[in-house]
Amino acid sequence: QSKTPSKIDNVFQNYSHSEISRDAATIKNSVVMHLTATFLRTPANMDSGDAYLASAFSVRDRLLQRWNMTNEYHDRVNAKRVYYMSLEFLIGRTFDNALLALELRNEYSKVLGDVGFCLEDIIDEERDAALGNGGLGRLAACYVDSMACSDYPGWGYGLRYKYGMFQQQIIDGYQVEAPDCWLDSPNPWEFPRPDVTYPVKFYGHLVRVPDSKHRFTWESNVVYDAMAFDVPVPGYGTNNVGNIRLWSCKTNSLFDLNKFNAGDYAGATGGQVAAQILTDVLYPNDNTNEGKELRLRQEYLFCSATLQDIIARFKKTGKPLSELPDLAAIQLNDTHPTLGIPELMRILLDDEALTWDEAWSIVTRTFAFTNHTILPEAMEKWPVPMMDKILPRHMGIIYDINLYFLQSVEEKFPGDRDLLRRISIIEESNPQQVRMAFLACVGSHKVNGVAAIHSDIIKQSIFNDFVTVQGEDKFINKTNGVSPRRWMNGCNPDMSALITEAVGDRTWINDLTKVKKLEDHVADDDFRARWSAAKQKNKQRLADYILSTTGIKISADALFDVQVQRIHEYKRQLMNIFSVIYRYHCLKQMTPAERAKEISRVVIFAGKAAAGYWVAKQVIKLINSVAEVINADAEIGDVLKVVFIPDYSVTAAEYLIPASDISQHISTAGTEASGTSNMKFVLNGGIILGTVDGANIEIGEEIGEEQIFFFGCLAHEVGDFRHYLRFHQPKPDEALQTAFDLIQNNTFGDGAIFQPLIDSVLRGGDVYLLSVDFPSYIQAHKAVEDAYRNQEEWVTKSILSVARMAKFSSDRSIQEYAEEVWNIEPVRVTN
Ligand code: HBZ
Repeated sequence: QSKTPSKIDNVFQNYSHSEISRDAATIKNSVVMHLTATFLRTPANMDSGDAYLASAFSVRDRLLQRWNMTNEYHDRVNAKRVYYMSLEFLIGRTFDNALLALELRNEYSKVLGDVGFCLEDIIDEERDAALGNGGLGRLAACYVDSMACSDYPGWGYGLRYKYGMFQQQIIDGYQVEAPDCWLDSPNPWEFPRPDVTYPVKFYGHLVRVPDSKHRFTWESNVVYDAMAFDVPVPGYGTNNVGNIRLWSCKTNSLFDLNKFNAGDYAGATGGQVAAQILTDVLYPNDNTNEGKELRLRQEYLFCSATLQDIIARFKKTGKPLSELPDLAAIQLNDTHPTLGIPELMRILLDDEALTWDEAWSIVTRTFAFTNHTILPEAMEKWPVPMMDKILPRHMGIIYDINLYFLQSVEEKFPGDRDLLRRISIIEESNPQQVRMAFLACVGSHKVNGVAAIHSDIIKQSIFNDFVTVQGEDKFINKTNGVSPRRWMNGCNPDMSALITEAVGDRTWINDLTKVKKLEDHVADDDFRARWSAAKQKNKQRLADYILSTTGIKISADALFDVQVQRIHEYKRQLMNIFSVIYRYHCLKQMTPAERAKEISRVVIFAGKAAAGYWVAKQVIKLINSVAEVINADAEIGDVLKVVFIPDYSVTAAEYLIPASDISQHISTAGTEASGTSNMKFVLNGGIILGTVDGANIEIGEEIGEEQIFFFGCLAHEVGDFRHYLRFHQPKPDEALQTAFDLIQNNTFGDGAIFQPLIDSVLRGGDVYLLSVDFPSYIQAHKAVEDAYRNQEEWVTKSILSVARMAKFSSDRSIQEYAEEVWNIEPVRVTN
């Protein structure tokens, strides 16, 4: 071992422990240094893109001091770490978030202002890191943020997709997908780590190690290299900086020297293409499992590199592997990283020569699993023949896991063959399938759902037999949360300033229980006026954004009614647009004098449909067709406007959420596991129009049901309605029938293209119960309007809601995970 010379030691210590420099001259120097030395520009020819990059690199220098300090400290004190394994991290932008975390926003604003730039414009130069589809990916990003801010030693592990979530264009009303080339310009927020690279095998065959029961050598020529890129996650108000380690398939590993030497230059790099593909693109499915072989290989590359890395880090402590669960907790974000379980078994059995029982004990004390959905189409299953071909060793391990598990079930419940069939990790279909949710459950010590109703439902449905066999304690609830840094302080500065005033300081940003103080100000006229003014300013900002992105001019004085999320049948954007059509019809029936008394409303949609999801894409087309007609109707004017904002993203959400009056969360009861945007809207003073589903229920419990507009059937009624509708024609009420009629008589262009949408209700069994919930939905809209007329009460609702939302901070979620699942403690990083 080489010893570090003591002089270097001193230099390093001085570096890593130095205070972040905040004075304008130093900041300016560092920006100019990056401008000239990193990007070869001069102040004279700097544009706002250059200004962004130079400033971002300068901020990251400051962040890195803390990042180094954090990792050094955690290593030194042997802190137990949690590893959040997720195929998705929907991070969005980092620059502004880092400025806020380091409390350098004013300083950079001033320095940039001095040279003629406006910080807001510079911030707009950053592209979103869109390495996720929707709620699941954004949750992962909020969770690493909370770990950092709450001083938990936590890392995210994910994939560095070259193309993130596709860009959505709207052409002739239809969604058209374009690639998201987010890495085309330099990315200041990632650090390539060529020294952290692991080989990952595929295919091949197995050779049993002589005289061993469970030890094999896996021989294969197909070896990919996974290389790490680290993304720092700044903690607010703490030295702690988290890390998201993303893997990228390295291409030079497959360079074929034989071909190259034989003069086949192009052929020599043929393998590179294959290698790259594994981390090239994010699968754009939300709540749907596509079952593609490439996805399986992607998942395995991810799991293998991650587990090898965790083991390598653990080994540096010199402790025996039996102590891994004392220093590492691994959380599986849905089933996508479940191969981590057999991969850790493989490492422990084949590489480390542990016995099966030793290995299995380590695995089951290390892993825990979060389920995010009960939709059958989202359940991951892999055909046994496919697994056997690509991952022969893992298939063997899964068979053994299943064998021992079923033996234990048979011991407890002798002779119950139907139970064994139901609970087996291997589904006896043709071909057989590996049920990944069952594998994740068997290999984990805790399984959780993401809201109270969802955690109950999974205990009664997919994991019902597991509750019987393994006991109720293993199945717990961890209600989701969102980061107050990004979803309040970052996106809503004016409202945040008011909260700071009410609380007395900014500590609420890391301790949301303090927003309770807002209740003391609910009767203060001046405070209320400023609260409304903040909302109004956000609405104007959104109106400007809509004008610039769609060309549609809306009035910021209208009621903003927002539904923004992935387009999915269960989320029922279709029901929303049907109600808009009905409203249009009603307005057309009125006299101008009657119309003038109506509440003006802007109905705003945004969201992407999976590229192969035809019905969802037709819904987008219908929304755009309806918008076109209504927005052009001079008689209607500002009383009703409909907007579809293209290319929904984290950044778009940061404009939309603070500006909404009403936000719709209208999934069929029992289908939305939790929802997290519902929390974000209420945290920004918006009010929910929603079903009794997911986290809407707990939000209602916290803020008071009078603060929410609930409607629709209840989860326990859904089964009976669906059963009825399988055998009976649905009966649309007059309002819904009116909407159908208007579409069919070509009010919004050729009605025939939308007939399949109408048929999904009338002839497809109305699986999502639009016909059942429509009457109460229309009633709820009326209640919203009545309430909105009374602006005084509306403001009261808005303030009281925010005041009572502390539960929905992701800091609370993370603390619960830390205490009840991971068994980790906060570690205060100091010099
Ligand atoms: O996870 C969402 C749930 O629908 C939502 O209710 C919940 O709040 C959120 C966080 O817990 N689920 C997803 O976003 N799921 C996916 O995006 C997904 C992505 C790839 C898949 C399957 C699902 O293969």
